[in-house]
Amino acid sequence: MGYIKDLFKEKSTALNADIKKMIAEHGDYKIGEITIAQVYQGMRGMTGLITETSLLDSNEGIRFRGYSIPELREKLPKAEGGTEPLPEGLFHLMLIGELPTKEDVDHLTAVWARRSHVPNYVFDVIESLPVNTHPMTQFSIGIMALQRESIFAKEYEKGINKKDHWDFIYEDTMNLIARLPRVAAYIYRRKYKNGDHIHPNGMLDWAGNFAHMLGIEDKGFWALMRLYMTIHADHEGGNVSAHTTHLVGSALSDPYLALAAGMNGLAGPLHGLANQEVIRWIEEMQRELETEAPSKEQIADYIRKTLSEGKVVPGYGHAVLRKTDPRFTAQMEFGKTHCPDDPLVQTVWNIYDVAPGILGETGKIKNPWPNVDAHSGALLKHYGLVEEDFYTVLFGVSRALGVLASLCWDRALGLPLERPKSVTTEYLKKLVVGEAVEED
Ligand code: NMX
Ligand code: MLT
Repeated sequence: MGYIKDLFKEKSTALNADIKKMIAEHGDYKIGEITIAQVYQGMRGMTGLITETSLLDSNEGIRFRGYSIPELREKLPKAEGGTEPLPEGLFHLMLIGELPTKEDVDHLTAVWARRSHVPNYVFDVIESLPVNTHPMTQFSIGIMALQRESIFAKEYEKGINKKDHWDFIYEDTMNLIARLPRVAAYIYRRKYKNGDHIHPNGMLDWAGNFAHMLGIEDKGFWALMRLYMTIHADHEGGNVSAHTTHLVGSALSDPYLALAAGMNGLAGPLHGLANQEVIRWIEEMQRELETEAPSKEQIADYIRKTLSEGKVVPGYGHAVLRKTDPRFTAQMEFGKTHCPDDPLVQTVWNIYDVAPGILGETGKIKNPWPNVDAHSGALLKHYGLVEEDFYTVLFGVSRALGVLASLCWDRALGLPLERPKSVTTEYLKKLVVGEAVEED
């Protein structure tokens, strides 16, 4: 067994013991009450999940094992001469719960490089799709095709002890993370570069190699990919992609099946597809106003027009956050260092100056501030990754790090099949007038 796997076993054995004690001593402790409004309104504010990898504070934003994004940018190991954290380090932190050394990160890079082979039949499956199929659909189907490789599914079929589930989930997780950049880059080069594919470079770090396979050799872009893959990886457990992966995994569906399901959730415009939508919204505004650099007044009018048409302003608002997303701020800082004069990046900053005031005036949008998706597209365009319908695939490759680390924890902690209770409106009508009794 590799030392990271040994360490994970040690950490999860210890946490299992803590959890048993917690349930024995405090199992009846109440952590909230559920109202009828919450049941109808997307379960906001209802705590119902355990996710060890990260925790979201509605004002401060995400912390990964206690570390904020600015702290991680400072503390996580970087590539030789690099300025941004290596996502391998974040994965180590999420899985093990401790900051890694540079040696730990180099070890993970080597392990993933060794496991990165994608069988040809997966590319054949992708090739069988019309080339104009949305990249997220191609990505999800690519992951599903890879499912044939699941070690967990094969071992489960043979018959394995429940105590060993985590072991095979861990193996699948490492293989799947290793393979995703190749599958994603294949889709990119197939769809936008006439199928002119680029071989992986086994000497590079995971995100650097991904950037290389996409075909962009500018080292600024490699730095952006390392930052991008780090900040999009996890956002506690209730977001659609994490929750779906966890839910599907709870049926003991293997990591390939669970991640593909999560990716189908990420592909929705209110979730990960918002990064594509932001750029489309800005480009539509530029077309309509016939200018590459709309003024703040023009932007304000365009936001009002979007709202009056009953549409959302993509990249703004959040189900939990109530302040500017620190992932937006990290990208803004990157932009200030690397491309402060880029007109599209400046437009993103001008939108940030006017949108919160207008969205706030509506009185109904709980968070008028930008989320992670408001910024990412402008930076990608700056480096020549201009095909916005690919952007959610980048989000997905990164999100796999968090949701699969969590899936390892789910099985190591022996979390059961997830199956909440649902009720009908008829039942609630009776409940409020005392004609029905509360369910256990
Ligand atoms: N533009 C216009 N209306 C909005 C926006 C927005 N950016 N954000 C919220 N609202 C509306 C929302 O549709 C709802 O309207 P109604 O009552 O008519 O149904 C009302 O404001 C109250 O919604 P909230 O409680 O503030 O937000 P909720 O938790 O329901 O939704 C989002 C959160 C993220 C789905 C929502 O803010 C949104 O649609 N934002 C735009 C899409 C986006 O950027 N998504 C990316 C999120 C981050 N990610 O990567 O996943
Ligand atoms: C995410 O990164 O998953 C999004 O910000 C959505 C969320 O947290 O609900």
